[in-house]
Amino acid sequence: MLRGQLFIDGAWCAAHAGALMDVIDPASEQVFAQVASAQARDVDAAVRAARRAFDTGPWPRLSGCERARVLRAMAVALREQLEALARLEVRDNGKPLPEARWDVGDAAGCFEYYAGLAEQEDKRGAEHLDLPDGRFSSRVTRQPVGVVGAIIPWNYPLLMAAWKLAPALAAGCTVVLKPSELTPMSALELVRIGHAAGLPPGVLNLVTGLGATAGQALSEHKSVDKLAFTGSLATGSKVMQAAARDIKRVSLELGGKSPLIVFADTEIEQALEWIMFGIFWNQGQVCSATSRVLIERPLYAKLLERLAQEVARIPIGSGMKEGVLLGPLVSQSQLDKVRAAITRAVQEGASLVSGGSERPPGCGDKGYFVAPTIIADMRLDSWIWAEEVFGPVLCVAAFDSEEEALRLANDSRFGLAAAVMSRDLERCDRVAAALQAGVVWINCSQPTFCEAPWGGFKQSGIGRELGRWGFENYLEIKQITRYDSRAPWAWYIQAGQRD
Ligand code: TXE
Repeated sequence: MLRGQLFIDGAWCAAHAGALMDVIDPASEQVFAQVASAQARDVDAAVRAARRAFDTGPWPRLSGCERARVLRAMAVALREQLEALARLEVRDNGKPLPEARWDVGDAAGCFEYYAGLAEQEDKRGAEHLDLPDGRFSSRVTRQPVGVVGAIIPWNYPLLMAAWKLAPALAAGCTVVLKPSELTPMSALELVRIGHAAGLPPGVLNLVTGLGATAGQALSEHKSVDKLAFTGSLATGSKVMQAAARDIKRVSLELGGKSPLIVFADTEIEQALEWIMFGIFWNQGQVCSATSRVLIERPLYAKLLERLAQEVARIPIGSGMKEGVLLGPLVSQSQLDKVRAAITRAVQEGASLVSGGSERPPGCGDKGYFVAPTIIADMRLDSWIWAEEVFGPVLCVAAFDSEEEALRLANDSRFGLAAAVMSRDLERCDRVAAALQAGVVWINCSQPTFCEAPWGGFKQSGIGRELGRWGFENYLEIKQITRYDSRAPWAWYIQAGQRD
């Protein structure tokens, strides 16, 4: 049985109350690890350590180049341990091994990318402003925001940690990381790697624990300067409320119900590939999953028929098994939620084109498996069309005009991602411009790059991760203005009145 402790101020320690949480392998439903369950008192110790490291420690005072050396060493270690980390991620989360390998490689790439931005920041230096009043000179500098509370979800445990840690550390912040209670294992390894790579004590602290206790305590802690959160809309709202009390900086990456519009001139095989990748990758547990597909009517029946055939062929099983492309969902509660969503859709009049809420055949009797599911003929004001399921459940509808497609696509409180497919690239550009989403894909769905901003419109969140925009999340901007003139200011004390 694997064991995990908290990591506070450069040392591993048990939770104060000695409490432990079980970690379950979603393919076997077996407990394979136990980790410390932090309470408010443990979170307080971690935040204090991060505060001390920020206020008096070396990390924020190093040059970007010096910090970059540590981040690059972390990237090297991640690549060296890629296979072991990927296997740990599969046991924790359930995803197929090739996906987990991809995640570890991406996480390493993220540390490398932000190492590069930290180096550039040194070269960039202060920005001098041209002021119309020549008596003054002004420059703008950027400095780390302070102590960051990073709260991350279970769908990409290692990668989501990297998306927050890499820019925060590159900027010179110190961090308290709280992984999801469902998938804490790769965060333990990442912290070990950071420590070995040379992060000074207190710079990166880890509190494993429940959301309502450890997560809430971190959100409410007065010494945290910024909260970076990825997760559900409901929890994001709580985090934002907690942040509001002390005017903490906050960035939120929340859910979505992202549309993919397929025009009739799209090549059918290409449409099939991206539709399936857009919703079945990571068992559909992806915030940007294109879970609503809108198909132009002339292509609708043919594409739906082909989709049903292809989806029935997706190999389902333990993520460790060679060839599997759809693993189990992360937990019993996620399985219950997804099954209930499918049942409700059917009860409300939708038709099941493929899959369903029954256990898929050939998966044995253990594991949180659900078949890849396609739902059609739902009302466009129904629950299943509007709400995030966070599972391998695709809703499909037909449209007759570009205008109608856009109206249906944008008719959502979410706005994280959207996609459009057509051979007519002018049309794609026009539609991309009108889609209300922070990420728009043309003739694809889901590819994500460290260089490109990531985040949502509307209730899908606030702020952007990744790219230079993600770096700026962790920087405060400061103007330093100097009075250069020898002439008196002469407002209260006029010339001649002086002693
Ligand atoms: O999410 P939570 P859950 C969606 C998805 C899923 C649903 C529920 O639809 O079915 O959310 O999943 C921590 N204060 N997404 O319950 O609660 C928690 O410990 C502070 C979409 O797992 O949002 C975990 O570390 N923190 C999403 C993190 O918040 C709290 C990815 C996310 O958990 C807290 C995951 C609190 N009061 C789920 N309560 C995406 N956008 O990618 C919980 N947490």
